[in-house]
Amino acid sequence: MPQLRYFTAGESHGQCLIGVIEGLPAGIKLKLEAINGDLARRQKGYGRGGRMKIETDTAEILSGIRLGETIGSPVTLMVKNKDFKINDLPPVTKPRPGHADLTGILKYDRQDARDILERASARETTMRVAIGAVCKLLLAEVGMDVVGHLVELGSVKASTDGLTLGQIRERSEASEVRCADPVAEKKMIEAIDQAKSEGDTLGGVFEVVATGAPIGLGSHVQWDRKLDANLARALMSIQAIKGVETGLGFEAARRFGSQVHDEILPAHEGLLTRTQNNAGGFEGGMTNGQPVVVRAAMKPLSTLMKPMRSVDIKTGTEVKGAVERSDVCAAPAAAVIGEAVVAIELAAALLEKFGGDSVSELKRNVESYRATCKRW
Ligand code: EPS
Repeated sequence: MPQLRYFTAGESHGQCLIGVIEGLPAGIKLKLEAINGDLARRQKGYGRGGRMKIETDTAEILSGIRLGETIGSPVTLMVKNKDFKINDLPPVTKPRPGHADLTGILKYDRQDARDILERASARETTMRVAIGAVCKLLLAEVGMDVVGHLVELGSVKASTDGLTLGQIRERSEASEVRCADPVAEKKMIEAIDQAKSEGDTLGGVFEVVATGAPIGLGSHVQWDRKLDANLARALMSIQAIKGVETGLGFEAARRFGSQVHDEILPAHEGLLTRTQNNAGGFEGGMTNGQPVVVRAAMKPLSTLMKPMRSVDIKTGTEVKGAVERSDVCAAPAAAVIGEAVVAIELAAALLEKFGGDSVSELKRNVESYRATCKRW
């Protein structure tokens, strides 16, 4: 069983969202501001709808912390929903194409798609962001850093060539669409405005970059220990994600091997170096010491103000899909969620390799291993 495990619970308009994290080492200085800061980042983004004006997501810590530090026991987090009204909402009988509505009511034998959409909602990601914030505090203890930013929105592509990770963070943090390219940002905002005026929605592609990972997180020896595969799973599990890439991704398949692989150069400070990072930080399912680079594609949200054709599940007649309050585009927020799930998987892989019931034990183990990797 892996050391780090977590669960989330809660419906979009239920009382609250809950997360339980098991396996965190003792001694993480758990700052509520770090969690709430990330929750606020998730709520931002041009193109979001009315719900984000209602909520100010803030976490409460219910267990696992004493005097500001983890003590090794399960950490329970809670975010209350201000818009708690789950039992007062009207039934939804017109499933939205692209949403979990129709398949969910058939699978769970329900008459009202609200029983499905309340949990399928991306509001669930609030808790994954809170858990990711805790994991980022753990990663920082061993010099790891994770940044998510938007690289495409609809048909608009950003360019971040030549930017350092620090610049990407600074610029995307200041951007209304979490994009580090100001020229693309302007076009993205225009695209969202246009989609909104047409009652439509837009998706996008976000990238997550993680630096400082020790060489050898994950393993080549078994399919379910490959860390790139675990990251892909975690990213695909974010609502509306339809595709995931590492490094060059699909583009690698279109090139010759000589145009893809990252040549190995003589040592710098004891470690062999690389010419580039087309592999996105992974070889054999293991981190290779280069930055981890993953991207995920989010489809446009399935709640359309100008709804598509559907069938009323009560009458079997053709209707228009349900119209619920929703966002025009949630891709900027998805970059923050991507950052969180990558942080969670990296933390799990870190603890799998190095163990540690305390942060000090984990750090000792990482430091001694890092020293053995410096061979040249
Ligand atoms: C979301 C909360 C939801 C939506 C959105 C994301 O709130 P409500 O349904 O009350 O407007 O804004 O959810 C969806 C797009 C979806 O399909 O469910 C959030 O907290 O991120």
